[in-house]
Amino acid sequence: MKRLDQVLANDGIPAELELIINHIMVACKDISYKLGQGELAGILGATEDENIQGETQKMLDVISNDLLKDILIANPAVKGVGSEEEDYTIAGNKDGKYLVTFDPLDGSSNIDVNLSVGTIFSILEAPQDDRTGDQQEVFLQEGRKQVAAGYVLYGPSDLLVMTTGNGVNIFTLDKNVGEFVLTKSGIQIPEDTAEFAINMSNQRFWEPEMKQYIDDCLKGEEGPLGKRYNMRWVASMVAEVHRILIRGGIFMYPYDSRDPSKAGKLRLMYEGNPMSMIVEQAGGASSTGRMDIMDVKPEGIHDRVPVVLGSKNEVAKVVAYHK
Ligand code: AHM
Ligand code: MG
Repeated sequence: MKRLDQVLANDGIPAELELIINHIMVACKDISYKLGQGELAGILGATEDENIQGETQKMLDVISNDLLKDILIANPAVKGVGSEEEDYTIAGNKDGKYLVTFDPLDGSSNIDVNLSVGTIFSILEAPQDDRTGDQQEVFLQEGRKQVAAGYVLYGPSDLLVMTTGNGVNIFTLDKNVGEFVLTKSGIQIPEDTAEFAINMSNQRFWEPEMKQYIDDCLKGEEGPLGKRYNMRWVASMVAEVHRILIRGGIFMYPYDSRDPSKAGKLRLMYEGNPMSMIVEQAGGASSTGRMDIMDVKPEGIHDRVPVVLGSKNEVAKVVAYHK
């Protein structure tokens, strides 16, 4: 079986990019170890701080963020990093060729209840000019420009799912030897599905188009969609996307009117874009409901975006409701 470093070495990507991905995995292995220790290491629970998005930071959010930030900033190929847990982007090497954004621990409300969480990352080429990585504007590129994207799902086994633009590979962490090993390649999401994932408790805040689609799903065989739907909600986007990669499905965190200044809950640059690249590389689709997520031009590192992604034909139906 091939190790991650062997797969990357044969992928035809620049050596610097390879090293960045390997460094992200050094941090993720440490995060995996710490998650495994949990209560034993006294690192469950919340800190006294909030991030810029007004969310209370968990101890493990902060620890995971520091692990990723420290190793990436020390990598000479990294011009800068942006993180869910950092108010502003951080400069690395001014001449670095790449920018990395990440959500160090996605789904962190799951930590204290011992359920799945994940790390999401996105890599962009850095503009080669005098600007530095603490200037947010260097990051503000559409998701189409990503050169690599991935996530690590910390679950019953720990998996790295990633793409460098040549399809999607899944690696399983062999904890005995501390290496990610290739266990599946050429992942293809089934084009059709009858399983949706959405936080139904927000229903009254959705736009009419989204309300109508879910109403029609709930009508089952007798409704206009003509099939009986099943529902799942893990409250961890990484786990949700992973289920969809393996057996199909549609995941939605749509725009809602709770806070009109926010376009949704999920963040474009380190949640929406990397997940969209993976899903599209696996033959699925991703949309805001009105346009492809990866065509959205970011205005800030923490921009939010409505997310509809998964099985291609089902995403097309949701988009049709919005027309
Ligand atoms: P986080 O990055 O603060 O963990 O928030 C993102 C998570 C997603 O993983 C998940 O899909 C969603 O928030 C769950 O939201 P809700 O609390 O509405 O169930
Ligand atoms: Mg998070």
